[in-house]
Amino acid sequence: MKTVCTRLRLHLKHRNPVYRGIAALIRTGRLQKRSLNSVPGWRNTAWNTATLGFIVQRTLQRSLMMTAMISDMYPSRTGESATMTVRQDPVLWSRQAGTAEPEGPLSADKLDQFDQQGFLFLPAVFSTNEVHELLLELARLGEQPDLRASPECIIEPRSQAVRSIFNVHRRSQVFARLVADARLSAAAAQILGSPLYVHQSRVNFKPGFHGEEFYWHSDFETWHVEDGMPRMRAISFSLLLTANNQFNGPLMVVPGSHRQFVACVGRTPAEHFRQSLRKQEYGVPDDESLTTLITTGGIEAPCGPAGSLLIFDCNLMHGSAGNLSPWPRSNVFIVFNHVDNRLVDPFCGLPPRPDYIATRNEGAL
Ligand SMILES: O=C(O)CCC(=O)C(=O)O
Repeated sequence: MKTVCTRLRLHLKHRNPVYRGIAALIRTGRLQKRSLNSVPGWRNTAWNTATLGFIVQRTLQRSLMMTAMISDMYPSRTGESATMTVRQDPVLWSRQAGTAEPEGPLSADKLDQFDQQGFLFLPAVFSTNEVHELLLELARLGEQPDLRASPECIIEPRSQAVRSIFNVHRRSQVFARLVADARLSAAAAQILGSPLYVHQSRVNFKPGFHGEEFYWHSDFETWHVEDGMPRMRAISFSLLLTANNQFNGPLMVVPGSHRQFVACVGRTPAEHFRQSLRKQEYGVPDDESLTTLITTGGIEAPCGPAGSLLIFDCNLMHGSAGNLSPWPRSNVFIVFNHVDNRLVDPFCGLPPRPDYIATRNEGAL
């Protein structure tokens, strides 16, 4: 692959859209090195620009055909005004196939509740000892000298406090075991069907007095527009590593909001993630849609002891206020996605966000 890219670089300027289109095709595996090798003259040092032009043309044609095949079911940030439309995907994918529901920790009642509300709160699923082990591991990760400088570590916009650490399941064996734990993975399969893979993992910290807000949003809106997640077939598990109470900025959810898709205004700027993970400005729902959703469904802020689990649909409207209390609030988030819903090119037309935010190469569980 590297050789292919190097050769192309000799002929096309790095920021040329044609080159970038081809590089993306190579990266996503749609253009193979062997297909270039089969082109006459490819191995010839006097390889001429006309041959390359032919490849460019053919490749772009194929690329356009493939893009057209994956239609955008949930357009957002297209420059149009905000709209609210009904979700086109099931919530309980496992019930679609007409086969027996996969066995797992969630009862049929709980699954019905998830279907209607878009979330489930299960108090004290993990023991004090288990949470203690995760907290110790987090402290160990926090002491790694390279962590703060790493792009996976997000710093609060108005202080030097750590806001989030991404990719914890790849950084640590303890968190790798957590994502495979049946209390999460089997429950996820009961909702989405299987096989699944881990799309993202992160820990959000809200230190006492300094932890800042996460404004209202649907994760799916961002994952669709900026990462190219085609359908609503992903789910988040938030495991409370400290008690969440009404004062330390617990996650707030809008019950039933997962059934509406709120298309947001504006257009995504390049490399938006550098700003948005600290404070989001695009992909933010408008006041009118939020008011409608909240007037209809209300707001809930599930609170409970460390070890409790909040499971929520990828399109559920949620957010949280800053932590004005002295009590820290830390939650780990694990996101599962179905293998049939793997990421394609981002629907905003920009290059994909980095793998630690939205992976394209994680194997199935
Ligand atoms: O940790 C929180 O309170 C909010 C998390 C969230 O919504 C996110 O990271 O997208």
